[in-house]
Amino acid sequence: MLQGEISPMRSVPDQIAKPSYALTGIVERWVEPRVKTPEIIERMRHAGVVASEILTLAGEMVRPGITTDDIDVFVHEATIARGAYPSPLNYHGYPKSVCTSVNEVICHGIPDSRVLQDGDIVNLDVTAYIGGVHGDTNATFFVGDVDPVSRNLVKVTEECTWYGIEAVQPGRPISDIGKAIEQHAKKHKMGVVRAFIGHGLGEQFHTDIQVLHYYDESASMIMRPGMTFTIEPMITLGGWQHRMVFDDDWTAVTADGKRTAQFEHTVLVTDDGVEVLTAPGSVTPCAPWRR
Ligand code: HM4
Ligand code: CO
Ligand code: CO
Repeated sequence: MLQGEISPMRSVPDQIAKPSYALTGIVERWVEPRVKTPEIIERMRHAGVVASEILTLAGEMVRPGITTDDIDVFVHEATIARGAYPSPLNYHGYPKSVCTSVNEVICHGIPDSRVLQDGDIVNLDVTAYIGGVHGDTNATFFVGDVDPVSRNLVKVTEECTWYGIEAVQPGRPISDIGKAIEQHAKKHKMGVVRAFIGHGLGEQFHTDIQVLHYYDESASMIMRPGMTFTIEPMITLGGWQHRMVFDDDWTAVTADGKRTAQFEHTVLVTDDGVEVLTAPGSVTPCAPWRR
């Protein structure tokens, strides 16, 4: 992977409410109830809609010849235009407003001057902070004409995300999610990345709830109505092992250099199943391609 130049950090207008790390780059952590109040849930629905709108629009600009920095500029401005703060910006010092992960990059790719090429696949990970809460969603997009093997990777990865979502049930252990995802990936002889996981979120971008995308019986936390977390499997055409890119504390790539894809939604555990906060109106159980 060729890395480009990273442009200077962009600013956010004073009138936009910011999380505390926006100014310092230091992530404060505090105990946040796992089960959200109805009032917080309502605000999270709104943050989820805002994030998903921005992701859809950013995806529409993906084509050969643009840079990942062009995508960052768009996401930054679109987020501010909606009165929101782009959550990744200065989170633990992250320098940009979106993550752009190309081909073998698993996650947390930093937008730069690199030009997207015909045949690439690129994941855009958008998180918006508005009303004091975060909404987090991502999707993998095709750059021009993409080969059939990569297209199938992207299809199976989206299916994995929705199998994970359909496994959300109050009273069940959170390990059900990873079990469903891993089963589908294995059926297609694909790998499930282990080092990066789904997370609780709300007033904080990342809380203590851990959502493994593979099966581990020790993930015994019981899902309860009112919990909010992400499901964001990273699926590969090879193994699950990752490496961090030298000289960069963010970019994670597959150890074997094979391509990887990801889809993410923020979900709410309801009294009888799940509500997808970043895909309002979606019907579950029953993922989009099965309706
Ligand atoms: S930072 N995206 N993601 N992702 N972090 C900028 C863009 C980012 C993450 C992240 C998935 C799971 C967990 C995390 C996390 C601490 C330890 C500071 C709470 O950073 O848990 O960060
Ligand atoms: Co995300
Ligand atoms: Co996330």
